[in-house]
Amino acid sequence: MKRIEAIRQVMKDVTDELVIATTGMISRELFVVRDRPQNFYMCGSMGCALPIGIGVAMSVDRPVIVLDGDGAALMSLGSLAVSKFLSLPNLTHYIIDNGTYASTGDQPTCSQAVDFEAIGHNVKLIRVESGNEHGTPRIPYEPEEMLSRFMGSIG
Ligand SMILES: Cc1ncc(C[n+]2csc(CCOP(=O)(O)OP(=O)(O)O)c2C)c(N)n1
Repeated sequence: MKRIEAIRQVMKDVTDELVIATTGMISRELFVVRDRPQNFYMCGSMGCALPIGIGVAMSVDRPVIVLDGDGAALMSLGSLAVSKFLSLPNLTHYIIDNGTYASTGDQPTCSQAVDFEAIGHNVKLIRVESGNEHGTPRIPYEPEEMLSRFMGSIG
C-alpha cells in the first residue's frame, strides 16, 4: 500500500475529528486527500505533531487524530512515553511506517527495531511502501493563516 492510500483510509471515516499531521509529505498528501479547517499541518518542525496532538486532546472534549511518520515518531520517542503516561481517551496516534525518511529522499530509519504500539498510547501502526507521490503540491497556507483557521474550527 502507498502512504497516500493509508491517509485516504484514515480520512474516510473522519467527521469532526481534529487531525494534526506531521512535517513533510504526510501533511502534503493529507492536504490533497482532504483539506479541511480541522486539519493542522505541522510545517517545518518534525516530531512535533504528537506533542501538539497531546496538548489539543487535553484541551478539547472531542477526538484528536495524530498522523505521524516513523521518522518523526522516532525523533520524538519521549512524546510516545508521555502519551502512554497520560493515556488520553480522545487521542489516536497513527504512525505511517515506510521504514524511511521519505520526504527527504528515502533514507532508511530504524523503525523495524522499535515497537511503537508498546511504547505509545493508542498507536495504530500502518506499514506502507516507501517513496513519494509525484507532483504533490506544497501547502499554500501561511502558518498564521493555518493556525487561525484551525483554532476557529475548535471554536
Ligand atoms: C527537526 C527536523 N529535522 C529534519 C527535518 C527535515 N525533514 C522533514 S520531513 C523529514 C522526513 C520525515 O520522515 P517520516 O516522519 O518517516 O515521514 P515520511 O516522509 O517517511 O512519510 C525530514 C528529515 C525537519 N523538518 N525538522
